[in-house]
Amino acid sequence: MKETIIILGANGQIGSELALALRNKFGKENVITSDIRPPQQLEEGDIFETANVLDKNLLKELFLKYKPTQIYLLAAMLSATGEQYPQKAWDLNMNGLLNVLDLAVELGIKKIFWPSSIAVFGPHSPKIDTPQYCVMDPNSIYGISKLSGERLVEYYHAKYGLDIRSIRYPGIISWKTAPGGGTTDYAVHIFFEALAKGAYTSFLSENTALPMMYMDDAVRATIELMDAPAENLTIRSSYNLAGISFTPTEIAQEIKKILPNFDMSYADGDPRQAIADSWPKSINDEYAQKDWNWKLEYNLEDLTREMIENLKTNKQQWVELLNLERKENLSAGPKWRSNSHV
Ligand code: AKB
Repeated sequence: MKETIIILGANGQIGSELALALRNKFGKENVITSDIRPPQQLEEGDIFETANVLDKNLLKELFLKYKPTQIYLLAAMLSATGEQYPQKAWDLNMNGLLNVLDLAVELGIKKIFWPSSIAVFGPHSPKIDTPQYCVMDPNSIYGISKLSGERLVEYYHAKYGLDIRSIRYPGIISWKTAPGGGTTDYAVHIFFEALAKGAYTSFLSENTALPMMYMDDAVRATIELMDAPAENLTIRSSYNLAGISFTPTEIAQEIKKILPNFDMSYADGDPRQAIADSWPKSINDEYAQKDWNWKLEYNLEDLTREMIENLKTNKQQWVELLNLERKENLSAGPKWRSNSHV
């Protein structure tokens, strides 16, 4: 069957790399990217449409124009920015999702990908090897919206037969596009600053372990889940994915193996610390392994090597990104970018 795919929120960290992978797999003519603003650059043959997921009428026009068979809804406000703008975060994360789900039911669009996050867990969830099913009491507005979203997607699957698939992403580490407004962003900033300045001040404390994943694994996981036979999927809320767990100290040590003069320091009192402290330190992903044969490829050593090599050979790209981040106050400190996508 010929697939036509629309990616909403395609300019963000995951969307921009997922778009590349989906264009390679399905052909540029079958993948439409969309976001509230056009991307910095479009390559020949790329199809882009400006759309706000909160504008249901426009979204309907977009779906009627392209008649997608699959939708990837990646527009969201992340954990750190969400704490600055809780109403906006709730509005974007919930009403954006509801608009897509309702239009999918109305127009008969069956297959949808929607990302959840490790943020669905909270202070009373087990911290180590956090299982798929356990106490979930998120205390960030982002986590609350993602947990509510999980309940909604399972409901729409059961009630309307929508084939919605979802992953609880850990922090994603990538070099092509910067993340925006997350608690796990330090693990990306550290590489940019290590190469630009030889030093980094972490906004999370030295022993804060969090689950993370290299972008290539995250993109492959998403596509493998979307390709899996529907009858194999036993989870219709969102799958745990373990990734790799490490602390700021451990990633700094790994960077020092390649850049021996790298200097790491730590800033106290950043509000993102409280969010990180409420999240799991490590995750159990036995359901993903069993249901769709999930296997992680990149460990901490691999991703550190890949990040540094790629950033070194694409210097122009990351210098531009770093300048952009500086302008938008993305580095260590209490201010975060105000509008972002997963
Ligand atoms: C964030 O830090 O908010 C995100 C996430 C773990 O969902 N990267």
